[in-house]
Amino acid sequence: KYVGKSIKRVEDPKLITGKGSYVDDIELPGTYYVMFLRSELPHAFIKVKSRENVFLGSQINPGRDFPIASNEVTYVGQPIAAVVARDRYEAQDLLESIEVEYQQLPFEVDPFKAMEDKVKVYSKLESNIHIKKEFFGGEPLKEIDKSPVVLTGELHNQRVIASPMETRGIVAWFDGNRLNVWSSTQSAHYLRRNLVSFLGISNIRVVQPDVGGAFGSKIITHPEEYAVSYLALKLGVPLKWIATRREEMITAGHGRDKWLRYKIGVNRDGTIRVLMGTVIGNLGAPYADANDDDGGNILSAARMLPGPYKIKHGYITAYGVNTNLTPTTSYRGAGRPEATYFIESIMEEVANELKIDPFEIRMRNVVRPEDMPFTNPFNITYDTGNYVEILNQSKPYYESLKSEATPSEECVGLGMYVEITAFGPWETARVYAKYDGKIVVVSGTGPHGQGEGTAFAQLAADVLEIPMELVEVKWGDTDIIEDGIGTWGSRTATIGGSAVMQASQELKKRIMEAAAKSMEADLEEIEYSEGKIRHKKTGKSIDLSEAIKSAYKLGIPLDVTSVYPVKKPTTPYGVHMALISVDKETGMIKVKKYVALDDIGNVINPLLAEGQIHGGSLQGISQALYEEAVFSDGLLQNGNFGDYTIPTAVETPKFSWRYVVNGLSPHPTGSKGVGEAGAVVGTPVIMSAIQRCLGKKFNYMPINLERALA
Ligand code: MCN
Ligand code: MO
Repeated sequence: KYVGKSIKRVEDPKLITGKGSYVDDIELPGTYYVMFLRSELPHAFIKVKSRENVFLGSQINPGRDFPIASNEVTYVGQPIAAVVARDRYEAQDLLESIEVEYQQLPFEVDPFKAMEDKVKVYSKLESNIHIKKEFFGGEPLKEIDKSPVVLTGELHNQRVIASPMETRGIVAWFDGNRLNVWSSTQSAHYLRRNLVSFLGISNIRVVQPDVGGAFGSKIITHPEEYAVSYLALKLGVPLKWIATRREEMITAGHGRDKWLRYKIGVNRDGTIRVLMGTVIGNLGAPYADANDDDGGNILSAARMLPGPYKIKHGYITAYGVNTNLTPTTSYRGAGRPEATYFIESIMEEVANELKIDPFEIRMRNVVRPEDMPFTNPFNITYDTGNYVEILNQSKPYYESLKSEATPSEECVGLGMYVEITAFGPWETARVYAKYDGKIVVVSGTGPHGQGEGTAFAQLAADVLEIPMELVEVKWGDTDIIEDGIGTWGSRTATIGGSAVMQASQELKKRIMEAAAKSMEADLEEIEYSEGKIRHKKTGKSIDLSEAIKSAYKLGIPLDVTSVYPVKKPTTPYGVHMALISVDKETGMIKVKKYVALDDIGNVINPLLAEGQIHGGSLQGISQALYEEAVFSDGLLQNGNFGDYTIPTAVETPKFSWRYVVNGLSPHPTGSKGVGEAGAVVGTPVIMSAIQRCLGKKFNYMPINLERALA
């Protein structure tokens, strides 16, 4: 059995020896380079002069401002022309030769002001409010009146930049018959669907080469992908566009930027009776692909606000508001980090107000095991688990960190979460047997660093009872599996993995049928065990490779494609803690130790899962301490890694991870997602520690050097 074992990633040797092939490594003969001229103003009417090898919105998308603005720009960095040249230098020169006439318009970057609709961030909008939705459960209005303690406040989960190591990029080539696209994306199939509908042709192949990280920012189809594909179709030569780092930071979907204004009713013992308020997300510029994506995240931030706590009454109004900033899209956790930061900050506040220990306050509020499955007031069901138990299991770690902390310099922070993962609506897998006896698994998902190349091999090998080495895993090409969803929402191992198991089971059946035929036996007379098929009476057996060969001879197809359907997401949860030190002279905050306990259902590969918790938590830590997209007049001020801080090994604490299993998901893998969990809870853990050390409340982040001392 492989599932449950810490097996090293089979995809790594290639990647760490520099043999990966990323989109910029793809060199087709005769490739031309594309670059984009981008708006310098947050809101303006534009007039651009056409010239040779410069392509305008009026040519690519006449009458519209997407993917290329033809008449009106609504954020700095929005593409207003594409140039095509022999090489990047020529392309840069061509860019500089374009004349743009701007007629500046009033702009708005503040979502609260934008909601008033005094300034329309885009002249074609009826309102800057893109979405508004109310979530109501129980009797919040009565309960707030009955609550002995009422607390109000405002919190901002600031705008950050996903910053994958590899920027976005695309190569596109129309070979006279079909359009071939290679893109640094989270889903080849999703990109194909969008290109098919934009271009109006169906013969498109999309390949996802190796991808150097994405963190949610490569889910949606960006304007550049549409524009380059359009131009490739029109010009008939291979085209390549690779974002520079600055371009990436300004124009790839930003993350978070959500606010909560809250009012809570609390009993004297610290139990929260009712949660009310408004969630406001700054969606940035109107741009359908992005706004729909992050609009959904605003709704999940609102609906997940109660966290793992037994809050029965709630009333939240959620708004997604357009402004003249870069559009936001999903960023690791996508709504759940915001919800978790909000509710955990509230927990800390209640603990302080009522002078209750932070550990104790959570213990008093969590959903009891007898209440599971629990449906929160906003109609999200937490399927399985035991929140009391995981708190009990965390307690010794919490106490031990506290006893290690040097008084007045070091503090321990705590955070708890429940999140929703493994979204549907379905996922595909294809499993087939090759003539040489090897098994090939193809997934409709698009892993880009998570490690499912290993996890899927483990799952298939266990179903087929064969050595993992016989299984080869592939993905990321619309030619090798007809449809698929993609990798996001911590869904790949659980939903993609369940599809792999389902297809592997079906393949096993077909192999049995072939074996029965070749052994001239009935299906009931044979059994499958450890990759061998044995005749129960005669004891005669054949191994898998023989069975496969006979299937080919008999014409029994050993190629199965399965679709695995999903109804509801599944809910992992956990408790994370950190020991930090604060230098009260310099303001320097260091995270020294980070301890995480998570229940992610069945753990397919603890090494992979732990890696996800490390990376995710570090991104969470980073949001508390370092990261923020800073704008002035709609212009990003820190669009490079000199000014925008992301953590390195130096800032990385000592991690330790424990997993507990107190409930499975309903899927064949039994797993729940882990890809985002660290990013979901890491931020409030650090904020909890900082507020304890500095003895004051912050309702904004990051707490960098200046802010720690202010
Ligand atoms: N796993 C496991 N047991 C479980 C659950 C997961 O062993 N119970 C393992 C899986 O086998 C897989 C990894 O943990 O190797 C993550 O699986 P899963 O939780 O299904 O998450 P996804 O593969 O769907 O990854 C998506 C998630 C998201 S949404 C973001 S954002 C993110 C993240 O993954 N972006 C990443 N992790 C990233 N890691 C890297 N290196 N790069 C990114 O861009
Ligand atoms: Mo994601």
